[in-house]
Amino acid sequence: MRGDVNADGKFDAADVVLLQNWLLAVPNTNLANWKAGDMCEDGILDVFDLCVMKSELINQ
Ligand SMILES: [Ca+2]
Repeated sequence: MRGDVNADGKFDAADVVLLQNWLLAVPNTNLANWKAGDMCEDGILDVFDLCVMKSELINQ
């Protein structure tokens, strides 16, 4: 599922927090499905994907 980086079957705030922590290089942060977080679909996971993810969560 799009945005479901912790692979629990739903896209919610926990996924946004997880991606944010991962981008900040917080220790012990593992993305179960990083490709789900590639919102810009450019093969790279970065802050732009986090921005898209945040706006999609708000607009859900
Ligand atoms: Ca999730």
